[in-house]
Amino acid sequence: MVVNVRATLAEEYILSQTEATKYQKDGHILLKNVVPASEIDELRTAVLKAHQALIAEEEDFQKAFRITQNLWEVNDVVRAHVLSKRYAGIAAKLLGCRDVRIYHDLTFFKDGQGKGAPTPWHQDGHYWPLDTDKCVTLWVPLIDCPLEMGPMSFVSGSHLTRNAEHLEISNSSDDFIKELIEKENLTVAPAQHMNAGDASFHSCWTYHAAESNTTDSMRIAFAIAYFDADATVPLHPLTERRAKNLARWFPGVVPGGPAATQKNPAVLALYD
Ligand SMILES: O=C(O)CCC(=O)C(=O)O
Repeated sequence: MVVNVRATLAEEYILSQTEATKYQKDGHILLKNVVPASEIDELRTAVLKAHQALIAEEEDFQKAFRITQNLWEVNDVVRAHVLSKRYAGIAAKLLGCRDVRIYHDLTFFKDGQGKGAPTPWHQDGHYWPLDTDKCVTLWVPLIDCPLEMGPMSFVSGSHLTRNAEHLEISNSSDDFIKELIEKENLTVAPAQHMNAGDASFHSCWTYHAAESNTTDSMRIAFAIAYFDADATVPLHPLTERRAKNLARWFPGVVPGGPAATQKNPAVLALYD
C-alpha cells in the first residue's frame, strides 16, 4: 500500500503511562494537539473535499450529524492521516496491542444554528462486527470546538458494560442511558472545549453523547475507528446492522476468521 509519509505524521505522540492507564479505567481520554498544527488546514480542506466527493452516500443520523465514510479511499491527504504512524501509535498504546487496523473513517458534521440536533447517548459497539473489546475511535474537530458547538460527553467506566448494546443510536438509546446514569449514579465526564487538532479517544463500548451546535459554523469533525490488529470477526454477526457492516467493512472475510481485508490495513506494520 502506498502511503504518502509526512514527517510530522510519523513523529511519535508522547503518551504517558498515566494517560494510557486513565483511558483503560475510564474508556475515554482527551489529548491535546494530536493533529499537528501545521497539518490542520490542509486536512480540513481535504475532508471537506472528500465528503463532497462521497455526498451521494451521505447519511443523516437523527439530524444530529452528517456522515460520509472511508474518505481515506478517495483522498491522498486523508489517507496520509488515517494511515499515519502517529495516530495509530496512540491507539495501539491505549488499547494495549501490538498494532491496530482501520475499521473505517468518517465525518461527523453537525450543522450550526441549532440545525445539528443533540447526539443521543449510545454505544458504538451496537454496530461493530468484531470479536474484541479492543476498539477505539479518534474524534477530532478540525476547527475550534467550543461547548456551544457540541463536543462530546462520556460516561466514565461504561466501556466495561454492554448494557445498551441492543439499541441503535436513537431516542430509545438516549432515554435508556439517561435512566442508567440517574439510577446507577454513573459518572458523566462533561464535554470540554477542544481546539482544532485536539482529539478524544473513546472505546466502542463507552456511552457518549453531544449537545446541539448553536454556533453559526458547522462542527467539522473527523473520526478514525481502530481495532486490535489480531482481532477476528464473529461467526455470527447477531444483528442486521452488524451483518451489513461486516459485508461493507470486511469484504470477503471468513466468518470467525481474522478481521483483515484490504480495507483494514495494520497501520504500524506499514512502517516496518
Ligand atoms: O460527533 C458526534 O456528535 C458523535 C460522534 C460519535 O458518536 C462517535 O464518534 O462515535
